[in-house]
Amino acid sequence: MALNVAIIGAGFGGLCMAIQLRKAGVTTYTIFEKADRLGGTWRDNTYPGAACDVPSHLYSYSFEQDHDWSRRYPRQPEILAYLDRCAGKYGVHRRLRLGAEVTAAVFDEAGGRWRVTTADGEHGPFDVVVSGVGQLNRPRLPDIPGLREFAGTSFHSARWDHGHDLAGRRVAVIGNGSSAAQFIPRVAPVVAHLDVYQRTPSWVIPKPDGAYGPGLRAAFRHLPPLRSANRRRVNRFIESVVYPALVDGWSRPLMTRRATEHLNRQVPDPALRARLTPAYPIGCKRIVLDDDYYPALTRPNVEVVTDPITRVTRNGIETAGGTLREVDTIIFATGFLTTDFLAPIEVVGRGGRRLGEAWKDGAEAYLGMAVPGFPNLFLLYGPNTNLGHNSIILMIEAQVRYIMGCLPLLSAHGPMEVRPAAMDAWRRALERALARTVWQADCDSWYKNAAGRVVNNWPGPASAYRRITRAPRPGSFTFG
Ligand code: N01
Repeated sequence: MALNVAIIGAGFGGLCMAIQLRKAGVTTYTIFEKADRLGGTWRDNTYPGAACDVPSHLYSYSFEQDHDWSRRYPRQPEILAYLDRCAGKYGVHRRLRLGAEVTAAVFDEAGGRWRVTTADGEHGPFDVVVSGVGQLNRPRLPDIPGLREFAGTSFHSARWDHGHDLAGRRVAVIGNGSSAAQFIPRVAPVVAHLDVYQRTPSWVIPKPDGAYGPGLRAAFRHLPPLRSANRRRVNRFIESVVYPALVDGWSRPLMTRRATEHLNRQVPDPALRARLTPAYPIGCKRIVLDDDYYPALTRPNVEVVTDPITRVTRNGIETAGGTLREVDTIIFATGFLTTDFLAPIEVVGRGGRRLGEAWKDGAEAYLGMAVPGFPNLFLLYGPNTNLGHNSIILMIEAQVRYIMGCLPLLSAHGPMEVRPAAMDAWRRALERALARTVWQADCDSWYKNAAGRVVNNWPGPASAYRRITRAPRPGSFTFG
């Protein structure tokens, strides 16, 4: 196959695509990466305590399992080292263009190919464009009056200011999702005082983390059947225990009880406990896995502030009622812009149609990968392919396998474009399945767009997605 492929992003998705192309003998691909090194979210999130809440063997490529993981749940530096190692092993470094932010991708109808624009001009033409930009790549800063007036230091959790020493300072953290829960326990013992501004409490369950002893570590490294068995065991547990909680299944009460016991055990003060108790069903927002978060909140130098923030002043944060808490540093753990996938890249398909326009009522894609009017454009980790329960690597690998299956088809028959009827059927099936999920409950989350439509999450188990994406159905596409 003499195909020219543009891959946008060098995180888990883009690298997986490049590696599989390489394994299939396709060397005519280019990975455009906006940053100065690969790694995606694991390059960006360097806050203290950054780690994954999916076990190491499942949070790694199925075809690259002999990594020497030091612990059950991998930490950020180890994941980044893993990605470096994979890229090096398969030689994809050679096709990687760093500091090359894609600003536009335009389909040229006459030639049936794509052109990609970066700061240094146009590239291509490419037969295929694969987006691997992820869903959590653009930090979201809150829209709070007075933020610009703040005279101290402020930064987002995904842009941690390592040059700013927090020791002895008065610090405010806004937000209490997975990121905040991980860094608060590392920051709290160092600072003079910490205010945690919580708008909505998170459900928190225990994280059975721990370092692998030398024996187990060596066994995992050298015995592939042991690794596979561990992967299967974890996957089976997640699919049969965690997933049902998301669709009002048998395990929802069990998970709720587990989280409540965790809170009761770790927070003795009933008043604080009440403030940390969520009023929405577990799983509606992303569940936090952590053993250190609640104990950090009980420290004498930590206050959980639940009064709504009204404004930021030169030297502090004011809440409803007029209380001003003075701080030196504000850390925004306020999440990411998650629902306008691919933005701000200008993607222009057939007839000059812009992707942003096609998605004005919410981002959507057939199987999360293909959009009518955008031939030979494939999305990794696109709309409705995020998981609330399992490793995203399972989804990415399924998508890469599917795209690899599309390449011979488009190579033989010309640009392939998903039929609107296939998209409509997919949307209807998704809507039916999403209606049964806990995400429809009354809670805000990064899974929903401004209109309240769940555009990020896949409503089934990861295994179901892998089944239905096993191979492309040519009848769902037009060619040429
Ligand atoms: O972001 P979030 P995150 N005023 O969007 C609050 C993955 N991840 O970076 O709930 C006050 O979850 C907001 O409050 P509310 C994982 O998928 C994984 O923590 O909207 N507060 C919320 O508390 C995760 O879900 C890992 O009321 C404001 C917080 O900010 C995803 O990344 C680790 C506010 C945002 O939470 C994102 O996690 C880290 C405002 N104006 C991340 N605006 C692991 O694998 C927002 N908030 C362990």
